[in-house]
Amino acid sequence: MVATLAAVVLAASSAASPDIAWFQSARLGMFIHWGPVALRGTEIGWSRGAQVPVEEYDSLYLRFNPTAFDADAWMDLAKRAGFRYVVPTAKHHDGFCLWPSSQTDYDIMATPFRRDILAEISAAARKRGIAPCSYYSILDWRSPDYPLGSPGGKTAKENANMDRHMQVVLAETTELVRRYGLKMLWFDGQWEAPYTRERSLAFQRELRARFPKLVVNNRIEASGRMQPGDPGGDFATPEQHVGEYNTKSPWETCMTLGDQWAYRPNDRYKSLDQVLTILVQTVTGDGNLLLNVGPDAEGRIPPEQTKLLLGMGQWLARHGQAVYGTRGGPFRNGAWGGATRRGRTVFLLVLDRKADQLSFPELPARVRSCRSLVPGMTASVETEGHGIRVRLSGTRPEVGPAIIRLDLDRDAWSLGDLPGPTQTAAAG
Ligand code: H79
Repeated sequence: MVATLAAVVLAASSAASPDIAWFQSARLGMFIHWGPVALRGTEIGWSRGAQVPVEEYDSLYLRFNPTAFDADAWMDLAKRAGFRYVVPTAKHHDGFCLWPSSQTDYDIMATPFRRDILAEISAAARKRGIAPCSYYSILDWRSPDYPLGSPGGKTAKENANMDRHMQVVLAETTELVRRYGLKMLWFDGQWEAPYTRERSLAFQRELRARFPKLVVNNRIEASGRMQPGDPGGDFATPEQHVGEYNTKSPWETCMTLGDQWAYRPNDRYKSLDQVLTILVQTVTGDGNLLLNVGPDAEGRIPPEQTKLLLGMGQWLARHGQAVYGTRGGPFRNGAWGGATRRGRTVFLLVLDRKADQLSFPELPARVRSCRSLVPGMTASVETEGHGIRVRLSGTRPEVGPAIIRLDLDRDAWSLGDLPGPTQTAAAG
């Protein structure tokens, strides 16, 4: 029975299927966690009924009036930062909808602001060649239909109706994808008991049938895993850590610039060097990076976040060729750095600032040329047994990795996965 269902899904998706190639080549997305909770500066995921009493939390929308919100300014920043897709929280665990939902009055039209935030972001993004996408939480701790409530799903509701809740989930996600032309839906809040495996499979079948090309993350699945025979999501989602090297199955790391997803005054931010290290570790592991901003209650992206994004964008303007449209590998990444590849080219992104001789034990290809892509550094290569040794000299860039471009005599993808360097520095 399970095999039959899987076969039906496969047959249905062969005509049009999720655009994974687009997703993997885009490599860098902008996550936006935003809503009335920005007025309090606490976390959007779990402060309802915890740091903020439920009644107070559920009244914040009455004062939500972000008059400085300017989708064009946000997407100008996104473009300059180098983002290729954008994922705003249309609806988080607190149930508030940033768009005029056909299913609830607890949405942006009930605020003094009364502007369709999803529409404005999607249009501004599309105008700049950035793909509009959206985050959507399957659980809704505020809705009377959803069986569990705040704090953190630890309370139960009488008269809940999970069947009706799933109808709302299907209606709202359908509305989002259709109305805003979304390329990808990023599900979350799939882990609680009411969202059974059976419900998750039924929902996926319906959504896939309606939108065969839509990309969805693994959290559409009740377990968050892809199980044999399940249609499953299209990519894995390590949260707040960089995923492991994996060229077999798509993944995307999501991460905050500070400590909180939603806006927090005086948040503690990462440095630009840390952000670039995270980006390098992600793309060399063959993953995407979904990097988060938390705009304030007036609708501004805080200056610390803007500065980090512009710094990243400056680096990408120079070195984006080693990121966009590449795949990770062939060399396994690690503390030394890692590699990306496109066609016959391999880019070595060396994070270890002490590395001056990198010995890769295997490379079943000939290296036709080798050069440094950062100013002030030179690189050379020699064969060493079945592998190569890359020598590096000169002054390291202030931020970001040393970058070496190797051109091979064959397609770099055909090399599969190879070990990282056995040695990174000259002896003594
Ligand atoms: O949207 C972001 C988060 O709000 C959402 N996923 C990302 C993309 C998310 N929801 N729940 N979780 C992540 C799991 C969070 C668990 C914990 Fe906690 C947060 C463990 C520690 C901090 C809450 C607070 C539970 C314990 C303390």
